[in-house]
Amino acid sequence: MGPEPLALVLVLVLPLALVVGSQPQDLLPRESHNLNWNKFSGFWYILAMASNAQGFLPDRDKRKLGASVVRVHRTGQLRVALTFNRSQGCQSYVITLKKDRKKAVFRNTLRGVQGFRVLASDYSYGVVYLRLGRIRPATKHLLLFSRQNTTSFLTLKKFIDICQALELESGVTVLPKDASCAHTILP
Ligand SMILES: *[C@@H]1O[C@H](CO)[C@@H](O)[C@H](O)[C@H]1NC(C)=O
Ligand SMILES: CC(=O)N[C@H]1CO[C@H](CO)[C@@H](O)[C@@H]1O
Repeated sequence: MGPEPLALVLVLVLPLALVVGSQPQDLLPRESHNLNWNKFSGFWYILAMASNAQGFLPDRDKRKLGASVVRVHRTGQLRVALTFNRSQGCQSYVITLKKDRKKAVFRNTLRGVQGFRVLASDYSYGVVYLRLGRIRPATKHLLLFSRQNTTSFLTLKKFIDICQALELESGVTVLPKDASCAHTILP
């Protein structure tokens, strides 16, 4: 084998290795590993969402802010309430999630939650990645949590950057500032 074929192999293989090595998920922030769940607990508005599931949100003129209440249930367990104004009306879900033994992911596969992860947070906002569904592939949902009913441009930009990393940017929705549904789960 002369030098030319080897060079050719490198030219062909190297770009492939780069593409395979940088899956979109690798570009995600990893702040959730040292998240303080007690600080993350409490009431959150859901100001924006993105999803690859069809028909998750009601018609444009009927959308409202969502909300969530997160509590540490026991060590390694979270109790999460979520409310969204879906096409059937204002719907709430309460679910207990268990932490994965190694990763910073919580789940309850019996109830169809394949994953609940916080991808970024400074405790005034949080970007939450939910994977839902009993059958694979689970649908992907990215939620923008905020302690206030508004958020900064930079936080929204961070949310949209993470949507892009997860290939969800085409489904981004900023919810209208109507808190009538969100306030149904105020603690
Ligand atoms: C947003 O919150 C502020 C202060 O907490 C409140 O005055 C305002 O009415 C809220 N807006 C909506 C749409 O709920
Ligand atoms: C509580 C609340 O505002 N629910 C609304 C949710 O959206 C439906 C329509 O999709 C409305 O009929 C409900 O009033």
